[in-house]
Amino acid sequence: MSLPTAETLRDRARAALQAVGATVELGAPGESGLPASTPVTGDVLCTVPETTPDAADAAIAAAAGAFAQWRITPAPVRGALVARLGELLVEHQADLGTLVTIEAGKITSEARGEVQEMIDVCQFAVGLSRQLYGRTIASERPGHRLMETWHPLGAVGVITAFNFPVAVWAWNTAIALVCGDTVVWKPSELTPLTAIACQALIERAAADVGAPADVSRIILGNRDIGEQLVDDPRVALVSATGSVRMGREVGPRVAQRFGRSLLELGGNNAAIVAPSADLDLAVRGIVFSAAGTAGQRCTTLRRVIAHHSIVDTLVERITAAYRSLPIGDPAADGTLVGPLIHERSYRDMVGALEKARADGGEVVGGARRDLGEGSFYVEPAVVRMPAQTAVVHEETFAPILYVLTYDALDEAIALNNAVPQGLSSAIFTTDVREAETFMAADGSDCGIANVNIGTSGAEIGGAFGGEKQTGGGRESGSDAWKAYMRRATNTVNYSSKLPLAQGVHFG
Ligand code: UN1
Repeated sequence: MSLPTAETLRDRARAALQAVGATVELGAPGESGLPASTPVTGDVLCTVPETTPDAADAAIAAAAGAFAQWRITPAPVRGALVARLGELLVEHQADLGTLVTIEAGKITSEARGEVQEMIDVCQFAVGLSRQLYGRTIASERPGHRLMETWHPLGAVGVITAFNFPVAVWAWNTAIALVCGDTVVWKPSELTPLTAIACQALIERAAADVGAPADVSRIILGNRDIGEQLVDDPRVALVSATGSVRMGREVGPRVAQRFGRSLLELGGNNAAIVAPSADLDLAVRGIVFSAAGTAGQRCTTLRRVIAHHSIVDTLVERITAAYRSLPIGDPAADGTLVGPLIHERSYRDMVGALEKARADGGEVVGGARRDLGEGSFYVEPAVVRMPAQTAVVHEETFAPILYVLTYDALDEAIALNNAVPQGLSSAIFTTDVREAETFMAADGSDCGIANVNIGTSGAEIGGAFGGEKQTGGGRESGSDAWKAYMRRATNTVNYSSKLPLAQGVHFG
């Protein structure tokens, strides 16, 4: 399969940016600014203006300033902004999808799916804008009422990773905006064009509904500018998606200034395949979760824990499916596996496979498909492991699926839980006892525990996130909005007496 040229990709990117109404000046490769590259060919396509520290400071000041007005705007009116953003996303789903494919290397269907996730969360947030409920609580005192009110928090700093360059911004921004917060976004330095496109759309949405333009800003740059956002006391909440290493820095730095953080870090997701499993379904679920997005989701399936009675058949069927996966140009019809993001990812994959072999792993697949010097396309790998060794405990952001075996379910659950990360997990079984055990208190310790579907591809309606080194944060649906607001407990005395709580007498 041949790849498009850098010129073609540049033209496509330019056309998509133009279609969404982005007015950014793109520099030629090598000119000053932040390089915008593509994993499709490995080329730098253009440069974009990099945000200076002063400009980042001004962006944070603007978002913090806009908060004063935004927080007193009625929530359903705030919802109108997010509704408009959702409409624009519907209109520009293909344009944004094109940019996601170019910058993150996702196949067209997954790139559009990511934009669909944005549309879905906008719709969720619009509904939420009329449902920011507090509770009323029975008071122990006569003539008193207790209630909770939820208030906007402030400017929210959003830090996102290359692999979901647009959806994770939308999860945070749609919810934060209806909650009355304003947003400053630091996208991955690997995906500035998608961020510029999102910014153009939110600015258009704001202009269309008469919302302040500064409710959502972006800052483009490297680590330094991310640190500036993390350390700025005007940023009330830092919602950061990325590696455990990044989270280990962000969490304590934000805590140091008593800011809040919401961390969505690495995963090391497993699927248990029980003897009763519907293997057709299991194989499909496993292949999508393990090989989809070239293994570059935080929810990617990295471990299969198969019952010894079905492991041989299962591995045979997965490797057969892997052999038929079309690998190559992510924009081409029929491609299912696009490129790794960069050479470092490929080196990490090679290094992990070497370690796995040294530990007695039997590797099938994993070879590089040489489609061009600067790009890194790989065959997804399946690795039968004699034990869950150190390399299996690591999250390698590439399509490596380790296969382990078990005899009794508690052993499988122990293996599932034995890694330091706790994002997603699944069990394939038709036995209701096994399914329920997996989801019980002593079952999977992950934030996501699925039955008969893979570990990836969560809907936005649920809270998304995980435990342990995954960071504990929850984003997107359910009541994840509470992380974006502050709670006040109000005690109202509507009597003419002043009884004290706990029966205290004072004078
Ligand atoms: C991520 O990889 O950071 O559940 C997010 C999923 C997607 C989100 C993944 N809805 O796979």
